[in-house]
Amino acid sequence: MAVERTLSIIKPDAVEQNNVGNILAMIQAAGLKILGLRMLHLTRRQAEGFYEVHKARPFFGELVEFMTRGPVVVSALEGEDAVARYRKLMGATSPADAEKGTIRKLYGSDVGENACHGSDSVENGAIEVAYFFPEYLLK
Ligand code: 3AN
Repeated sequence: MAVERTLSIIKPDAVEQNNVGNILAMIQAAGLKILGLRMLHLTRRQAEGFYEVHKARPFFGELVEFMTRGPVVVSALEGEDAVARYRKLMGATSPADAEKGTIRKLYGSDVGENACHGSDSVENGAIEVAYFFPEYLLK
C-alpha cells in the first residue's frame, strides 16, 4: 500500500457545534498524520471552485450556501491508504446510513450538513490538498 494524501474539511455545522477538537482527535487516533491545518471562512468563489464537479447537481446552490455559512477547518492528512481510511472514518454521505462510531454518525445531521468532507480518490486528494495548501505541491 502507498502513502497517500487526502484533504479533510470540518464543515461549518461541526465548527458551530464545537466538534473541531473531537473530529481532529478521531483523525489522530486513526493514525492519520496532520501535515497542515487551517481555519478559514470560505468565500463563495472558493466554495464554488472547490465543488466545481458538483456544479450541475440540484443541490449545488445549497451546498455553496452551507459551506460559506461560517468557518471551516481544512487539513491535509497523510498515511498509508489515507484516502480510503479517512472515507471509512467519515462514514456514508448521509449520517442516517453511516456506520456507528463514524464522524458523520456522531456529528452529522443530514446529507447536506454532514460534518466533514474527505477526498474521494488519490488524484483528487492531491488536487484538493494543493487547493488549500499550495506549499505542499513541491514536497
Ligand atoms: P461525499 O462528500 O461523501 O463524497 P458526494 O461527493 O456525493 O459525497 O457529495 C458532495 C457533497 O455534497 C457532500 N459532502 C454533501 O454534503 C453534499 N450533498 C450530497 N448530496 C446532497 C443532497 N442531496 N442535498 C444536499 N447536499 C448534498
